[in-house]
Amino acid sequence: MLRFLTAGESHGPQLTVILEGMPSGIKIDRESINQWLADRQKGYGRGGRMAIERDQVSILSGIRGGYTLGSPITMVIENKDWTNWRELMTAEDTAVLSKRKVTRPRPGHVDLAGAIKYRHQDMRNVLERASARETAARVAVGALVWQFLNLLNIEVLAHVISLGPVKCPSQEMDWEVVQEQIRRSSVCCADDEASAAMVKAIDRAREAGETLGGVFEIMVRGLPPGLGSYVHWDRRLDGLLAQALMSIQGIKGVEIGLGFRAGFLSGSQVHDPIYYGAQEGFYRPTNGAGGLEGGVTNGEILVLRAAMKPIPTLMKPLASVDVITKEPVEATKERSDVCAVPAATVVGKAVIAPVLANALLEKFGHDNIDEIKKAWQDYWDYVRDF
Ligand code: EPS
Repeated sequence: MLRFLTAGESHGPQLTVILEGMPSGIKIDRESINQWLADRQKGYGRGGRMAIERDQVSILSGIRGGYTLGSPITMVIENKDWTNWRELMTAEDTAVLSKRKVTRPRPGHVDLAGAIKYRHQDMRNVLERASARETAARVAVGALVWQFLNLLNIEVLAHVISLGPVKCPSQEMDWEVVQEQIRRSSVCCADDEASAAMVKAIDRAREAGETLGGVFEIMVRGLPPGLGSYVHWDRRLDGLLAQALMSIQGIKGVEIGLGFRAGFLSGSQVHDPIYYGAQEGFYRPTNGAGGLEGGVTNGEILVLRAAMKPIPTLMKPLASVDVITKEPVEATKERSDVCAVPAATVVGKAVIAPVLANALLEKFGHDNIDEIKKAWQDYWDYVRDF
């Protein structure tokens, strides 16, 4: 099964990730990983750091001649900003710890709770690791794992459905429409008018020293019925996917299918009737379940939503207390983004990849891609005849 660890501080020399459990024989295109990393850096509303970084992955183990070996894959992404922070951030005992100390916790970040937990007086020791910079490492993992999932014709899309006060008017959109429309949006929204309003909302927030959050939706197609399991709580795929999404920095809510809306409707409005056709097999005219029933995929498109809070670093800071003097102060200001919801769509697509891949590996084997493809084809034949 896939496991991975990420390491690295936001202004340290690099982000490092070790991914263990990838089957052998999968063709890996490094440029495709770099494209995902570039997409994560984009989106209207990003801050000054993104002008410094040009994230690129180096692969140091586990791949030979472009193919996975089955051994652990090590990937590294350099932080270009490191050169500006080396003096403060070096691991050596020469580090200048007195500079750029953070003693005024920012409400909404983990600054204060993290400082109490790890007994830090300088909250830089907290924010450096808590930063969403870490998501670059997770995007590298997801981009690599999607190359495996794509081989089985499993595809993913994500789009912003609301940003701050602006809602995309159509809340349920077709795959093709979303795929086509988001190409021309700087905020990854599939509606032109809403995109323009979102850009304006970000501009207004920036001028006001504010930040904005939003909601994005992820869709996955090509999954067979029967991934995940209802037999035990920790094997339910809905729970595992929700955990992965919830672990993204800034995410405060996750929905599957109708999600919270289901709590306001009656049973017949929520559940998806089952039909059978000679060509299609079993099918549903609706997808309120978002492709999951009882923690198991049902063959419909997977629909996941995540709500991201506004970034807590404010240029017009909230009230705080200096942890050393205990005096009331304004929270620390650090360079940050006004809005990172478009970037979060890329992170969302990435973090679900290892979860979906594990559900597949559990069912179809995990050593070699040809073995997996054979078991995959046999299973689809069985599903069609069921
Ligand atoms: C980020 C890098 C960070 C932030 C941002 C995400 O860089 P810096 O702190 O040097 O500006 O821009 O992180 C946050 C906004 C946050 O709250 O964690 C990145 O690479 O995505």
